[in-house]
Amino acid sequence: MSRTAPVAEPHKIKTVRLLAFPTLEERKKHLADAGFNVFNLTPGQITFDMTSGGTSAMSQEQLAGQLVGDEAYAGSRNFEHLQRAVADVLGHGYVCPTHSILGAVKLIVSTMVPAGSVIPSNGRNRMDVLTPRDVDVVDVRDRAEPTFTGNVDLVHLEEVLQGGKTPIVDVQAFADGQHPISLANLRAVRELADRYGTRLVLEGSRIIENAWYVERHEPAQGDRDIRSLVKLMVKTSHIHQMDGAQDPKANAGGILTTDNPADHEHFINEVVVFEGLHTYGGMAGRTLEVVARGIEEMADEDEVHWVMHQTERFTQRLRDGGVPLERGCDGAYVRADQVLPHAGTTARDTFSAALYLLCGVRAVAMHRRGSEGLVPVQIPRLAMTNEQLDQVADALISLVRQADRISGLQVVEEGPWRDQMSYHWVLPDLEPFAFDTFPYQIHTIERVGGLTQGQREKAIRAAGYNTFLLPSADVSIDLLTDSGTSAMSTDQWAAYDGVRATPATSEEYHQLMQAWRDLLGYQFNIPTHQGRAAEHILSQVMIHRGQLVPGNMYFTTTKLHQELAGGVFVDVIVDEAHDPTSNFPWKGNIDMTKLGAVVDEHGADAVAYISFEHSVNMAGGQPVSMDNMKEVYTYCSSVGIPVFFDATRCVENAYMIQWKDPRYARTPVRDILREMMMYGDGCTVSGKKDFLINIGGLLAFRDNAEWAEESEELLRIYEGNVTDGGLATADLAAIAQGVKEMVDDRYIRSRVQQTQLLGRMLLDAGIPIVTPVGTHAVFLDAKRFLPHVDQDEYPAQRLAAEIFVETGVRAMERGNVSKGRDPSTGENYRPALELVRLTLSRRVYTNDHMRAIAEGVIRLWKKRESLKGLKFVYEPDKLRFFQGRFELL
Ligand code: P61
Repeated sequence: MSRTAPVAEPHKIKTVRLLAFPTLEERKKHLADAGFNVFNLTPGQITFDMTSGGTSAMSQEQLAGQLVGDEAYAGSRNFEHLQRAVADVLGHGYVCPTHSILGAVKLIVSTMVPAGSVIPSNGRNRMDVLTPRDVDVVDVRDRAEPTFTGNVDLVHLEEVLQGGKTPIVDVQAFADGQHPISLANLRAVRELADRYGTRLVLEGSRIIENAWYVERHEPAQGDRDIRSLVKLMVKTSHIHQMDGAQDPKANAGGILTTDNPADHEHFINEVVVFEGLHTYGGMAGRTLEVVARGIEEMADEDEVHWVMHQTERFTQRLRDGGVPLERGCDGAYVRADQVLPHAGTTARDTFSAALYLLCGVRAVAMHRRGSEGLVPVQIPRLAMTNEQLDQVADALISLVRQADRISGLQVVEEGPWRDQMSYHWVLPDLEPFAFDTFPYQIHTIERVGGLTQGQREKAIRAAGYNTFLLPSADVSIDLLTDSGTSAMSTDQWAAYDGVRATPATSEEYHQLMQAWRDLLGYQFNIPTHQGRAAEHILSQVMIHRGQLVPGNMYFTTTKLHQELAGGVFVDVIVDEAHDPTSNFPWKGNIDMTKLGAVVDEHGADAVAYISFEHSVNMAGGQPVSMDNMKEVYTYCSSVGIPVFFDATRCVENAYMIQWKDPRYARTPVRDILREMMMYGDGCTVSGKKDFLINIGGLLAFRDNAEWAEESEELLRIYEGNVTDGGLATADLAAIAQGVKEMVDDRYIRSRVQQTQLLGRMLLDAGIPIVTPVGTHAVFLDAKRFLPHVDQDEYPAQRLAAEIFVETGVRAMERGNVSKGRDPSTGENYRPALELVRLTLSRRVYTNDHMRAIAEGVIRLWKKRESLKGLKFVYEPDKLRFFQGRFELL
């Protein structure tokens, strides 16, 4: 099926793995310690490890499979699952598991290939393990074929077969990672094999990539999909072997499959000698499960197209930059011998060492030392963003341009295998390359809804044109909220899994207290299950009935709890915040004149506290300046009014100060945050945002023990123990790790700059959004997007619904529907801001997703005049935006 290049990943990020960024000095030291052989470096010393074996991002279902490993010696359920997956996807009736691809090779050789045999093959990469067994591997690749460079030269093959001594013909899908074979050629090889009474053994470790190539380039095969092509290829072989750490995206494992019961019987009698029982073959139960799930999932059409798109894009960028290379299905195979001809026989390892020195990337040639001068720069499947790949490509281009500065490694110790090499080196003086990208790799993914536009139209009608009522399975890119939707890191998961749960006091509680104290500088920290629980307690402790609570714009839950405690919220945010077109950089600031007027009119005693939100959500994620925090605090402490931050998005606010206030340009975000918190008496936090966790909150007091004690009393009544706030011990552990990760400067910059990127793309297309672009979301101005729709016909609600239909993106209305009706008149409030919020989850979407979102909204902008408003068909009294239902006008 031919199709255009995909714009973005057909999935979102579920878990991330944090990257290391060693400094130049550290890289020099690590290289020397590794004997200048990058094989000896470890991932903690490396930024990007450019290898595709066992390094792919799994799906969340595969990851879950790790936990349902049926670790039985015989007949495990995981093996039965593997049998089903092989039958369904590969079409073979028998499967023999092996610990890795080498286990499969070993079984074939020991059951079928006597010493002195000749194996015709289109690949070279198994020679390392075959030739030491006295097997002659004859290269029968068709060098004249321009497109399917892995095709077998049939005339040559027949010559070899005529010589006898050929128990099998070995064919690799995408041989050596570089050479695809056509289905027609594979079928011709099978015919020849049958004619000569030998067996065709297909290695399908990269069968997906080969199927993609056939779909795209083989005449008459373009109408088939990946799934059917995979099956056709496997069924064409007598025996099929596969590396579980390649296309099935497991971290280990292998399989040997066939339809021939006699061959299978040989394999299973031999597997017990070399690998393990025939129902596990040297794989853990969990690996069997992950391989089985991987096989079931690997032929997903959209995913394969994304993987191959990334490879094509990466190699093209390198070619355009003048890097000599050969095409690979999983990356680029760089001609190190051409880049560093003066390095002679050490060209490959010199190239690898120089690349690491330049930027911390590892690309390594493995196994035996051969004569080809190629260094594979492979892409771990689904684990990197295009932006990261672009930067790796740029680093390689930069290295090639500096090649004449690089002298060859000098051999200190050697052996026939590359891991045996060690060197000495005079370090070249290179212009280093610095990455500026997400400081994490993708560890697991979650596939997302792929409805057609027609199906989405039906879905939104069924949801009463309310995006809150859409099932998330129908959503392609979910921009409803950044609350509780972050991708956790593997470090967070490790902490989560490592706890000993208790309803009393845990080590994790003490660790969390320490982490919060270090971060915020507050003495009393009380965990809560989320933000509104902290707001409830703070309001009850601090507000006397009838008191005022001035704040910088309301938030729904915050204001509600203030009112439930008998308080009255007074908006004292600067006027600019209510004007979506104002470009004032600190639209979250409190207007000192407005605040002064409230205090002058009612007296300081009438004010419970200041409700001071960082990065003000309802204003568009707009930051507060450091000066404003100081001013408000100075004034309030002089008149005896406490200041409480809503520090839900405090880190984003701190980054805005680093970015926009030149005095803080060189101050780490962590230190800016600490200073911000000095200008308050305490805070509430919904941890579900900046704290990088899916559940949790905080109520903290700088030094007032009395407030803390009263709060703990309410906590015990409403939430849980003072040592957990009603959270699981595991969640405490995840929070303690999350708050360390959130103040990483690289992370928070990439986070907020992603929002800026989306905003810029929309602005460039002339689309009306709230400016300046805030930190966690881009807000579309529905009044200007749909000026022909009256506010009482809910333009923002309609726009959010239509964005879903057009693009599969789910957004949130923040306008007339959210604000509600004035109870005294029954009329809608018709607020100044009639917005649609496109909210970005943390570490979940890539910048290519941002491009896909922008393209969709721009398409809608072009047909905006055809859109009409909505009317309520069901309107709840309170918080009507959650459950309300509408009909088209
Ligand atoms: C959101 F439609 N925000 O932005 P809790 N303070 C602040 C928040 O942004 C916040 C809370 C307190 C949400 C979720 C949400 O009407 C709505 O942990 C600045 O959710 O209890 C939450 O923290 C409350 C969305 C909440 C809404 C209420 O999407």
